[in-house]
Amino acid sequence: PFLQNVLAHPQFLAGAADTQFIDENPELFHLRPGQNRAQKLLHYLGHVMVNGPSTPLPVKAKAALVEPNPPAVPMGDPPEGLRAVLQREGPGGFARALRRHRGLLLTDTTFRDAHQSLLATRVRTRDLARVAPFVAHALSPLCSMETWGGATFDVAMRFLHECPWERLRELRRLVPNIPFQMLLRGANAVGYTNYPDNVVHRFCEVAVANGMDIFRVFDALNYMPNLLLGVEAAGNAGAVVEAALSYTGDVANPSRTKYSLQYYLGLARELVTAGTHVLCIKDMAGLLTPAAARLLVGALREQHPEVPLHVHTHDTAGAGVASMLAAAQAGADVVDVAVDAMSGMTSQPSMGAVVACARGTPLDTGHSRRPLPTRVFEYSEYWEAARGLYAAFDCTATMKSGNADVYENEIPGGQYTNLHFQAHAMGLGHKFKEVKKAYAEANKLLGDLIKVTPSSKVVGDLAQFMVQNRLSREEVEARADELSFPVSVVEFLQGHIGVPPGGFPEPFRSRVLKDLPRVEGRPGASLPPLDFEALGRELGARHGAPPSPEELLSAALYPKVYDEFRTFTSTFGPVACLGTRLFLEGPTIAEEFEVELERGKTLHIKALALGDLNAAGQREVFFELNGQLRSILVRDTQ
Ligand code: 3PY
Ligand code: ZN
Repeated sequence: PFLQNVLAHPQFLAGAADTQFIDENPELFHLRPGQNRAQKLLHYLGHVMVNGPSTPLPVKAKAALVEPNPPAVPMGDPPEGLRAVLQREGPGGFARALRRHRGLLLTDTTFRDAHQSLLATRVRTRDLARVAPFVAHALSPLCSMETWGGATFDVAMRFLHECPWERLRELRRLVPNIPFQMLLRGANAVGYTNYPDNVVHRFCEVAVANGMDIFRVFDALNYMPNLLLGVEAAGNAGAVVEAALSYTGDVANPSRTKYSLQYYLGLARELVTAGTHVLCIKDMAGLLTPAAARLLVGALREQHPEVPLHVHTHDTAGAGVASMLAAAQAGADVVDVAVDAMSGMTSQPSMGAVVACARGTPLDTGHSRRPLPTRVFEYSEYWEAARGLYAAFDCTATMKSGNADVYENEIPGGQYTNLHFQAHAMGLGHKFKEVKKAYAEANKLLGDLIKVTPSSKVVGDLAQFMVQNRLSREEVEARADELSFPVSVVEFLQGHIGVPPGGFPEPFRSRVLKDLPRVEGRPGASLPPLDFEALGRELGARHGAPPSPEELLSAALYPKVYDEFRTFTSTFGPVACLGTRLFLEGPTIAEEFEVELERGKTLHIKALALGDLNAAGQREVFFELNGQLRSILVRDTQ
């Protein structure tokens, strides 16, 4: 590596390298770590071949054998999109452009929420990056692509062993024209807990520096102090702020009085006063019926004629397309959709269906002008094949359809899939019905909450606790002071995630907490600022080089996950370069394949044989690497 640095140095190339050359150019010693990347990858593949997948597979389905081919992309730059407006006119100008736009604008959630909901957030950067240039060229009229945030940040490091920041940068490079949007969990940023304010602020700044444009900011309890922190952090970072009303209940049902039209209109007024550029209705469980959409969007449109309205839903019951069209007719500027092959059930409604239904009407999406509809089909074809790579994580392995019972249990899309999987993994498929019933009961016990990360976990944990211990709602209420509740429930009641609308359920709260401490006000407000310099020094000492701003944030948000991610990649190299089937399952014996480490640097690998178990409990795995025999010793832990 040192020699490579010397040979590539401009001074050396210009023949101007004299005796001082090395002393004057300390960067020559910046030796890239992991120069034995090939050897590390062989270690990884050997490990998978001997011990099975590094990322646990919930079901036994095999990944598709063939990598999907993205549709062809024309030469040259993609057409100008709305990102140019944002860059020219700033967030205010961008918001005005959304209001001015004739027809319905679409946000494509395929790169984030769709796979978070259907494929356990497991889609790797590689499979996103392969189709990203196509989206840039063929779907340039999109309002935005949701590419980041939510669960993608930690899952990337935890299970995919890839850097979430590199994903953002890579996608940004490939899609320069369409605005990127992310989901920010208010004071929880992209985590599940409160962080000090300076972490949330710095996170937004660095996300913008890496290419993020729009922050959809929500709080799981619509707790204004938490929401305002996110709004301020995203706004100060110079981004488009899209504050969200997390939607639950049914505004069209006069007997559901807690989350009424007036409640949402009041929230919206506060968020607009706080300076949000766009208002979002975040219907994370898919409860917004067409009638409710007409009512809520219509009223918001009237109350805030200047503010663009963006509607997000999940198709769990199957009414998503109808609701999005109703929202658009009532004055929504933008609705969320996922490409057909990644839509439906707990994901977003279908892009192809919305495009087709709006075609030729005043809501025309612009995606239906020829030859655009065929472009949506081509996009969908890619995803149909790509989805096959993730068969082991696909909710359709166990879940066969959507279910309108979501109007009863109000379980958010991602959690619906998770709870379903969990019940099946325990061999208790029939238990899902019980869990769903208990979820509705647990919600009532807790005072009828808004349910989304992390409040949905509180309700889900209580529901599972009730099922496991065969407790009815009445029994839980009667024995509240003696039961040993899940930690998440106790912490919620203590005020660790904020204050729910209408306050905490009493006397349930007092009976559970007894003399446990209560958090007053915004939970994050009492946290001391994180000392980034000290953390930087600590990471520098541990990893041998000062961390980048991005690495510093990964460590600040997820200290343990980040540490394990670093250890994993320094042992096993850049596994993100492997094709998804190889990454998940490893090669079969005699399989030959290529791994592109970087442009122009490709490894040719053949898996030759797996040796017998030796006395030390290891197996030798034989490969051919660029024509040379290599062998790796792997401990067999099976
Ligand atoms: C998340 O917080 O990840 C969500 O998708 C909430 O809907
Ligand atoms: Zn969602």
